[in-house]
Amino acid sequence: MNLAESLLYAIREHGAREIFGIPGDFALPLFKVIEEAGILPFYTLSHEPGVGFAADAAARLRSAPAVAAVTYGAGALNLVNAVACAYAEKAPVVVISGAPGRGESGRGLLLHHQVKSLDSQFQIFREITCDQARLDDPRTAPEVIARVLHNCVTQSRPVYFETPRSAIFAECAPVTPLPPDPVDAEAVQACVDEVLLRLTRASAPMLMVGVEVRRFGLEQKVAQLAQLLGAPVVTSFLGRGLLANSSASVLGTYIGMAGDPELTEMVEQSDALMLLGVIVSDTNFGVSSRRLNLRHAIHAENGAVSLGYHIYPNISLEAFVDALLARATRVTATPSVTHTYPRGLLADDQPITPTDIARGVNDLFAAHGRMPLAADMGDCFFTALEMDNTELVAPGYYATMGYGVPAGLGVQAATGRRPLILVGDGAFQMTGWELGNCRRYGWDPIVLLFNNRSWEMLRVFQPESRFNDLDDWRFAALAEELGGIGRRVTTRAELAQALAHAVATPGRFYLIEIMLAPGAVSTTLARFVAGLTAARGA
Ligand code: S1T
Ligand code: MG
Repeated sequence: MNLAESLLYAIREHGAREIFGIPGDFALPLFKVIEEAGILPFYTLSHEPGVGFAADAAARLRSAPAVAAVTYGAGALNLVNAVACAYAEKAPVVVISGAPGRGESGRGLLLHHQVKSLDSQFQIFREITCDQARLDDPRTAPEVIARVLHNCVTQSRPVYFETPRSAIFAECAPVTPLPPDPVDAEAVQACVDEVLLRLTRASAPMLMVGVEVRRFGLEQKVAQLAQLLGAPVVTSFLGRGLLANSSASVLGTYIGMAGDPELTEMVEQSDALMLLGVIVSDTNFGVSSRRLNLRHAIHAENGAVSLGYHIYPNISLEAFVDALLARATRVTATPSVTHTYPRGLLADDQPITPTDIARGVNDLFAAHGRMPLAADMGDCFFTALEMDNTELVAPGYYATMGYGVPAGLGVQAATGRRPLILVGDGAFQMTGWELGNCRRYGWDPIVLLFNNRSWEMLRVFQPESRFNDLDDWRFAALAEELGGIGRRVTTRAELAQALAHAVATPGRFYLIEIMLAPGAVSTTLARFVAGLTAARGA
């Protein structure tokens, strides 16, 4: 087999099931092998940010690697923001970039796509991936590929392969995956001894689950653990959607002052808050109504467990959860607090608010079953928190725009399920046009476009700035030309009717352009901004 085939078989063996990409001359040999070997399903999109976001979302949904394949220079550097998002939010994206072949720079000419040096791109990706390799020698490639993919999976972070086009067809041995990292059983038991003592002695223990619980495929185990402990469970802001398909009764999402006051009180009053796989960031904790003293929390993330001033290094989240599961007993009575989500969209001639959209979606989920959700950054993401707890992919921490539409396509490619996409008009201007690729792959997302003709999330922070005003692009009118169906709605009755028609019309993407009343923002965003402003003021 050749080097590219050896790489692709190894990536598939590490759990990848799809490749998203855009070729270029330095990557033509690589893409030839991708297409002709058929080792993994392969989807081309229209712009590399979309390639990266689609791969990120597929990786998150399947808790396994997904591939973003690009050309050298213009392609790979276009991908940087999406890979940075994957790194920040721990999505195991495998980047493969074509590159100039051996000796191509030997003629003393600067190569097209070259930046400062031929090594510049490699250095840039060193900053946004957990491991990197240039595959220019088939003799060492199998061992190097095994190391990089092992790190991708065990750290759940993106990795980078640079494949010079001169090496692609070189004969290459298959890759032997590395064995799992060893677990120090004694250290794990000592850690669990101390954690169970803390939980048992606590009067109000509580679990908060974060993205690592999904990234390492631990949702069912964590749901079991919560039931055994009897401890109430919330998700972090970024962990929204976790445990949605498990037996655990999730009370809701912790967003401090921006969230449900009763739930916020429970979390911030807990004398043994156990954070499982939670990224300690300003979006997760920046709006705490009290300064959550994380020093008193039990925190298992990044392969270590810390409680108080004790740190147990080199304990994977999986090893910790397994050991806890083996010894957990009931430590408290699960409280009756259950979060109810707004329902009952009034089909009248009133203008539409973001909470009306949440009501309409919750009615849709109740009638037809929950759908996987892909949300962009903007008020649509905050509105998602008012929707029933369902699988959600969204850049809740890295907070980049442009994620929603390509991520929804990645969700459908990875799962075959029809996704619901939430996107603002500003973000749609960036990557919404990837919808034009739905027809050839048979994808049929329902897209709710929050059109407030504004960068509204910025306006709520700085109302005096007119640069937040956007033009009305009348997006729905373009849907038919792109192969989909478009509806522009201005009243709640029109929204209800369009949602019902969208669900009843599979097979094509269905874009509902929702004209929001000027200045209308979700309750959650309004409280989030107030909370962050107060916290910054403090
Ligand atoms: N560019 C990119 C790629 N990501 C960003 N997050 C930003 C810029 C800054 C930014 C936001 S929110 C926002 C911008 C420009 C406005 C979003 O507008 P739209 O999609 O229409 O949604 P809504 O009107 O609901 O706000 C965050 C704070 O950094
Ligand atoms: Mg907007």
